[in-house]
Amino acid sequence: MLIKRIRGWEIPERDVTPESVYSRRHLLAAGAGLAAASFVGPAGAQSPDPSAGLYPAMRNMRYRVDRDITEERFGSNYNNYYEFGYSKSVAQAAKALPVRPWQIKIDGMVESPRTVDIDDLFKAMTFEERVYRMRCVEGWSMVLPWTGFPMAAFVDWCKPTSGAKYVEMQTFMNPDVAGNQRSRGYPWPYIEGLTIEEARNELAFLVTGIYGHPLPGQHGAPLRVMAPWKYGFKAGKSLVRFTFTDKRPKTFWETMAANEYGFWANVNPKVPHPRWSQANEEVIGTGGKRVPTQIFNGYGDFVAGLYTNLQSERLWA
Ligand SMILES: Nc1nc2c(c(=O)[nH]1)N[C@H]1C(S)=C(S)[C@@H](COP(=O)(O)O)O[C@H]1N2
Ligand SMILES: [Mo]
Repeated sequence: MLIKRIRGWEIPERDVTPESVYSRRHLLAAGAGLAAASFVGPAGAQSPDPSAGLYPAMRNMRYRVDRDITEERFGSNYNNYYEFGYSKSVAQAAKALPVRPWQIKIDGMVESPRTVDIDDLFKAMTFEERVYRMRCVEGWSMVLPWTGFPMAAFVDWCKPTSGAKYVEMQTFMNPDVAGNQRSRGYPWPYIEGLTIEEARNELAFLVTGIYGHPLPGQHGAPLRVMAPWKYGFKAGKSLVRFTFTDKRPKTFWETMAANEYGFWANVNPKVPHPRWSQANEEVIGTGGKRVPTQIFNGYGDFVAGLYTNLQSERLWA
């Protein structure tokens, strides 16, 4: 019997109602065990990913993008992950990252600092799929179907104290699996950060999967952040630590070149990078097509209000 499995991200959005996605996804979920993704455990053995049953999650139709989703063969083979390589072809190298066991440390200005096993965290969160634009500061973009949970829910769960103004996010540090972390020219580990208000904005998303399955290494398995109104470098990968603080985090790229990659890094076509224009972007997977870049990457309705009292800040990378 031949069954064509239609996945949510293969259906043009104009062809689906939320209900039809929902019922299809329930059918898929019933067979999820068959398609369970696997990961390479610490001993090198292939084991089923304990989170595989969470996929695919229902797509949240509130977040619409007027462009096609980037095909997976492009989206997952054109990545920035400097720990594993300085080219866009890091998918193979990133397979070396063991993603279980994986613990997340929550510390700083919270009611009670703790370390949580990632699958326990996943059980406490409600998963959904969101299709977001992603605009890299280098001048290219994609449209990607992420799975994960709202960062606002995570922030609430962490119980920051009232003095916390920022959340600093840290990528894993293990030069044995990511040899580039030995290179002293870079301030490893990769650090990123958001203000608490940004982290609580409805768009801020903690990502665990893509294209209806758990994240592969190159996308930042097993947990990364996505703030789609900002340049892609704000989207730190393979996170191990969230520190709530009243001091603005000094980010990896800001440490490297503060005049080129600032803390705020909101997308703005009118503010050029010191070395190139940000007016338009190459849409990956379309044979080199370029489209105009939009302020806040098209998400101004959701986020412009965050910045009305911050005009003196350098809000654009
Ligand atoms: N730890 C870490 N996170 C990172 C990067 C990186 O090199 N290391 N690159 C950033 C950049 S520049 C971009 S554009 C996005 C790319 O995400 P993607 O490969 O999942 O599309 O990841 C961001 N997060
Ligand atoms: Mo980027």
